[in-house]
Amino acid sequence: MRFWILTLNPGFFRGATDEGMIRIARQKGLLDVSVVAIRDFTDDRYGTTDDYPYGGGAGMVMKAEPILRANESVRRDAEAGTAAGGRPRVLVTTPQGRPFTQAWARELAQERGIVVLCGRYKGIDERVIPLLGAEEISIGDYVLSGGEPAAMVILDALARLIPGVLGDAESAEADSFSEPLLDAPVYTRPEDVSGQRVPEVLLSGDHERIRVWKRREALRRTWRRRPDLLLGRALCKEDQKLLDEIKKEEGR
Ligand code: 6GU
Repeated sequence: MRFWILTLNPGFFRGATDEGMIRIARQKGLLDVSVVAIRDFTDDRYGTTDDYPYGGGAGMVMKAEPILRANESVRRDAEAGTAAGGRPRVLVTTPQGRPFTQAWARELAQERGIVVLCGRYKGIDERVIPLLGAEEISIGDYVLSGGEPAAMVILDALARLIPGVLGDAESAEADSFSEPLLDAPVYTRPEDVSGQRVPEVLLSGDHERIRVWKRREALRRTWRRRPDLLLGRALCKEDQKLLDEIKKEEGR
């Protein structure tokens, strides 16, 4: 997968794309990340990337032309890189966007090329959206000062879904949200940390008891913390029985 990040703040990505899963994906040759500085595509000597909003109001708006030129350069780069071409999908980070979910991540992970345009200031000249054929994306209901952290979130979520990036041992299938249930708690050595013990069942060696315990604790956490994930969802018989027990225990 090729991933382009269009940003006013390229320094943000130094280091960030050289760690963890993203580094592994890049080292395996399965991911290529290019950070494109929008300022390199300005046409005045001040490198102006923003301007006052028409109609007034607080804050500055990102100008269209430097972004359009930066995107043209990405398009040429994409065509040069892949014989069969295929335009990269363009995303724009904004709190006004469609919520980013694991399902959307799985869909995007199939793409050959993705461009993420990082929004800043009060926003981006609206005309950029149709001109780029862009989809607006939000990573949650809170306000970031810029879309750069959101672009990193999206990149991380996609990188680990690219086939071949994760080892067999850690296949993404068993992840929380592959099935919309939170994970059960996990523990490692030692058995006692400041008087807090590992749940006895995990030391029992009884694989069936352990499986049921993990399932119960996953359901318990989901019920406590994210009941919205369970409401209106059909559960299998075993899950329903476990959840009924949990509800009784928790008294709600
Ligand atoms: Cl994707 N961008 C910005 N700037 N703020 C956000 C966001 C994105 N998602 C939540 N808040």
